[in-house]
Amino acid sequence: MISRIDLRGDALPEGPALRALLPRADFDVAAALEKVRPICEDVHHRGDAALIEYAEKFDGVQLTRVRVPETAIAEALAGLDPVVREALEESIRRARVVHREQRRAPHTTRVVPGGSVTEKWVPVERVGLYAPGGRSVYPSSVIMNAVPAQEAGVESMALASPPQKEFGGLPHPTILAACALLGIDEVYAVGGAQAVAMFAYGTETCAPANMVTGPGNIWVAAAKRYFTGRIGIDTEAGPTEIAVLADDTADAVHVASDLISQAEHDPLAAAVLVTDSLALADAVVKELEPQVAATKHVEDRIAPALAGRQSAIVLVDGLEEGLRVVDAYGAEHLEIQTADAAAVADRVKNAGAIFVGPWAPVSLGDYCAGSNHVLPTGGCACHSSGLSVQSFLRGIHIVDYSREALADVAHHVVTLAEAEDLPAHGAAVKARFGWKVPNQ
Ligand code: HSO
Ligand code: ZN
Repeated sequence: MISRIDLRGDALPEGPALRALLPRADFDVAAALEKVRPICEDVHHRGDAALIEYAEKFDGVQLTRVRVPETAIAEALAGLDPVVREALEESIRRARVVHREQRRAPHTTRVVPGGSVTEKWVPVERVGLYAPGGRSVYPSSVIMNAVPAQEAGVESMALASPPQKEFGGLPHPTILAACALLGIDEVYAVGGAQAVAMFAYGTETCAPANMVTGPGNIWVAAAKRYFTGRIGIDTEAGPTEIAVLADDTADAVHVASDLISQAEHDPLAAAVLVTDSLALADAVVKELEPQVAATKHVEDRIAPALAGRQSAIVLVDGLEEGLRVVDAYGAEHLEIQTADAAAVADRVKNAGAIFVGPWAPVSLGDYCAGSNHVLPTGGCACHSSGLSVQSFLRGIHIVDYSREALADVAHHVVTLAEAEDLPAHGAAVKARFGWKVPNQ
């Protein structure tokens, strides 16, 4: 059910050549771009009327307005199972503890006497959060998006989630209840690319946002790409990935269950085991069968995800080679199930988040570790981080120089301006000193 890639024996190739040997899902956001463009522009021109039309077309729901009444949010919380409420509250509490410590104080560097640069951190003013519907109703993702924004100090936050036919055109009640627990009272029953467009352009009822974050399908990812440069985004979330780097000390039952746990998200989800132990590989394959058979979403997601070209067991000669493989892969989630796991984790360069040893499964991080579960997919871990307070802050440099400090460096500014054939740049300095460059 899961394929094998045997990289033992020969020396591993470098960089992109190694990457090319590793499995990965096709997730062609560029191809989806052309399809979302007319939807986004329609929302631009027709606002709420377009959103109401798309709700009928894509969600099969007749809406009279897109904004969810606050009473519906309160009712959803009142109807929430108290056990689920307690778990969500614990998830929020732990996420807050971690994200609060990510806040950044302003910092001043005295460059020269009389010359300083201060970096101050200012939160984005307004953020639109997206929460998918359908098979991905994840209140945990509402938490993972809202908490860092709130801890960063974002003042205005709205959430959009698709209207659900079975809930009278409202977003899923668990999403609404999560909003209530997080203090989000501005919610829209809008899904897909049109939700991103609503936040990017604004409509009669929804003010435009500076940034849109949150997971979604390929249409949401394409809409985010469409608006990149105009608004801020988190990442174009692709299908979930788990990689496990394991040796013969790993427990095959745990490894198999962790691989299955992320395969559960999507038929395109990736589960990759990298190991130098043939015995472990065989044991995991043996273990997968009964565990897959016993779990819920076998046919539609787990079996196709494990059998897909994006999933594999990769055999390597040793731990060094294993580390090279996981770095080349750059997994969204990487588990280290080896002897001395913390030391091995310390050597990993590319991963969205690293889970150390036998007691830190990815599911813990999905819900209750305090870490964020919005992480770079598709190899983007090589250049990007997961969502954090930092994602919602802008660092602004404040440049403060005295007359003397400017005079001291004026000749260098003028020289560089002339070297770049931009004499007016130099003139802006000269004008301050009677058109004569000091210190020359
Ligand atoms: N593993 C997903 C997040 C998630 N898991 C939500 C459960 N609910 C992507 O990191
Ligand atoms: Zn998950």
